[in-house]
Amino acid sequence: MDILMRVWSYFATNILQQPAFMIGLIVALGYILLRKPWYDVLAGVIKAIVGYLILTVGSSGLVSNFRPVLVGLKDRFNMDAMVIDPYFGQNAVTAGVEEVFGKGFGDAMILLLIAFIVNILLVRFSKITKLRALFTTGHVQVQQAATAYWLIMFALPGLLTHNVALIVVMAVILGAYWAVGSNLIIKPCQELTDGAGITLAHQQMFGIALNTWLAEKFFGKKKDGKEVKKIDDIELPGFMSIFNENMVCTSILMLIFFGAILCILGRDYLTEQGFLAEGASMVFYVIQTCLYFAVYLAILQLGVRTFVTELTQSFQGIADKILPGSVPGVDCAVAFGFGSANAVPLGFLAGFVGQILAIVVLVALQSPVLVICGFVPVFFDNATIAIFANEKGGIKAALILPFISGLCQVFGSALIAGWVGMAAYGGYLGMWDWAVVWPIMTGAMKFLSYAGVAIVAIALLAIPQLQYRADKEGYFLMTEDYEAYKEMKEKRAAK
Ligand code: ASC
Repeated sequence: MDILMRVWSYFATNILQQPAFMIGLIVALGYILLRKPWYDVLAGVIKAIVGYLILTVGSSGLVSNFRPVLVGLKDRFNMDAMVIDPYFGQNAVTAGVEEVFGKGFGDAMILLLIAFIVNILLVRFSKITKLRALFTTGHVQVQQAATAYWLIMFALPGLLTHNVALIVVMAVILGAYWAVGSNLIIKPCQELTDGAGITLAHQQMFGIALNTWLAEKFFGKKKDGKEVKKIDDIELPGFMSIFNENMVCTSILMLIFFGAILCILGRDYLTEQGFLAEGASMVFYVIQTCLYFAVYLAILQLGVRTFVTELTQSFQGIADKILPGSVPGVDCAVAFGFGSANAVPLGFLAGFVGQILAIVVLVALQSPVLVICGFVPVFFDNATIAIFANEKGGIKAALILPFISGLCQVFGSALIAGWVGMAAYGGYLGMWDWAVVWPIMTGAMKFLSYAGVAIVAIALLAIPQLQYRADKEGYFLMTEDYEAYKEMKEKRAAK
């Protein structure tokens, strides 16, 4: 038993929680199942891992470059507020879970493993469950397992003395959320990537589904049949045309907005915190920090291009032999490699404006819980939502929907984190699904107890059934043979 635990813990720490190696393992397995020669397997695995690591350089670069700036606002204005950010959320769980529930953090990792097995089983039996997506983003799974651990213990205190029952309930709910959420957005992901055979497995899957739907419903094709204006269709006149170029657009927007925040933080604060060297030029510090945004985005997109092809091709082996009709779910940043590149800064800024407005409202209402924007939710959620919204509803959708999403992130997080007591430990996950969907699920379980658990589980598992019913012919075809699916859709449209 001890040996097994040690093997598991080694696997969990080094592979399962490290998406780059997890993707490498999947690519290796896929190519082996496809009986590729060993050198092709090796080359594929290397490209997948290196590609993913490049993506990580981009995304963690963005996070480490901009998170201190936002958190700085909290210090600068002496606010006693919690930060909505997955890493702060994870810290809050680690810091508080023992004190509040008398339980260690270790169980959250066992929860992660069992929930992942639930996800695999649900996809293995896709004929019955209609679920087709496997979560592969381990770092996100750790953050979610930690938060779900807290939320469910809060909702069902009766389970605190029944370890096994507690873990089973959590694993079913979390595993179902992973499988159902990533399955839910397969269609928009296939459309965005023109059939790359991947979906997103991240923290705003329900958010993407809802916003894609809203974009199509309220901003989509006009009555006269005219297509909507997407971001890339807009030809700006004169000097404004420089905004058509993504790198330029991103840099200028960041200079204006983040440049302003850096100036508000002020030279003294930045030097005190060690961001700005004593005597260095403030102007060039601001320029460089803001331009790094475009740098990291470019890196991130390169990473996506490097690993997605390998993953797509190799996963065929897994989909043929082990998990029929399934697709891998990957980091939301992968969406930045597809769709309109300018949707990324625009969605981010629209979400940022929404979050700031929501925070002002909290301050004005003297809310007991105050919130500070975390970079990860405000950027990764809203940029992703903007990309999908732009596809269906054009530029208006790509601005308005992330703005609303920013409001949801702040209000939802303030409500749930205040209620369950996480706010007192300084952080909450704060991503869309965890600010909107999980508070609803937690509420159902808190008020209806075990009946609530049953309702949540059944409601989650009913979603893929409804999706399947809506398009029986196309449902599995879109993951198994996207070209055939497109043809079928064209034929339908012609009728
Ligand atoms: C998260 C998280 C990150 C980012 C990254 C985006 O939720 O924890 O580090 O988003 O996955 O690429």
